[in-house]
Amino acid sequence: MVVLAKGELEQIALPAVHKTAPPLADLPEVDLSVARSGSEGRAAAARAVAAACEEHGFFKVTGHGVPAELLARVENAAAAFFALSQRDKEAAMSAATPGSPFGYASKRIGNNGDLGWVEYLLLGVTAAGAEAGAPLSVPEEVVPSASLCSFRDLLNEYTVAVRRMTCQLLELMAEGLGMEDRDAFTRLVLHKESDSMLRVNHYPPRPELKQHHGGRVTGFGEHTDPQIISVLRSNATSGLEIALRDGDWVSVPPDQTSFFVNVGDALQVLTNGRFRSVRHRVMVNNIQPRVSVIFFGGPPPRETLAPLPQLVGEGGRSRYKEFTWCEYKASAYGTKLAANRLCHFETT
Ligand code: GA4
Repeated sequence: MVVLAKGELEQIALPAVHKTAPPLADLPEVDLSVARSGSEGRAAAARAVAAACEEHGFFKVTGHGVPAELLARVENAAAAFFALSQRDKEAAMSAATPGSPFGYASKRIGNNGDLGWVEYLLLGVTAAGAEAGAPLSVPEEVVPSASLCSFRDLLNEYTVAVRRMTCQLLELMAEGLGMEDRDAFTRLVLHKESDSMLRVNHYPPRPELKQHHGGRVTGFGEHTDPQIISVLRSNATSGLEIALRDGDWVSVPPDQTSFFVNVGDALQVLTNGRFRSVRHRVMVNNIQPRVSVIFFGGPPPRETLAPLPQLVGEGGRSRYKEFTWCEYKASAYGTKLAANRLCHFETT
């Protein structure tokens, strides 16, 4: 349960001017089974991926090969976890190390006063563990009961499958950009020190909102993701909205059988702004809970990020300065959720 203190609801209610966002017409869709069907299918899928990343920084993935049964098990286990008492959730998955962002938390997003109508689990993913089939850095001792142990195992299984699919998408992106080095992005996410994460969000419904706030409450406020790529899967409840190039907000019809992909800030930099890090948010549903699971593929902390030379072109202008992922994160984690985090790294 998410409990709000007096005054906090006002902070997460969108002003009445924010009308319900219309559904995104022509949501770009990429069928990964086509990409696997031969060289023509692959080339078409690579073009579709690149076009979607350029236009929206967002697309839907079908034919992904992650078993529906695994998705259902993860969704049920997440719902069961969030149905535990507040005390049990906090005890079970509170940050393993003091000061760490990982673990269970409710309504507080980041360290700078942002609030949302959400509770969540944030877990670190280690590449070394991924090879062994257990990429989540959740030590045994913070998972006290057998049922939580199997939840962790299930999330590990999910992370392995989604990370594999993420790498297929990153290869298609490189191909769609016409890059010779198809592994340029994949390498970063597969690096043994890759800073990747898994986030499980629960947005409880708010049926009484209609009378009080015109029915619009923010689950997770507008932001761009700092990483290279985010791969999201949710249950059949609406809520996700993205901002188009012109700043208009559109809603994304939920599809529990598919994944949704966001380009993150790091990929915008690597592609010299050709791919767009998409601004998005989640609005709370009045009737149904929303459960989403997101894999964030990040580079290793010491990796230097800068536009890839082949994407700047000879004599072309690099739109971003060089920086390490560590520097970017330090800067990003000191900002409010809605901030434009890349502007500090733009060349003048
Ligand atoms: C957005 C993407 C991921 O959920 C996240 C978020 C993080 C947090 O919730 O602590 C951040 C947010 C996210 C963007 C900028 C900073 C960091 C809150 C915030 C204000 C885990 C991440 O890596 O960046």
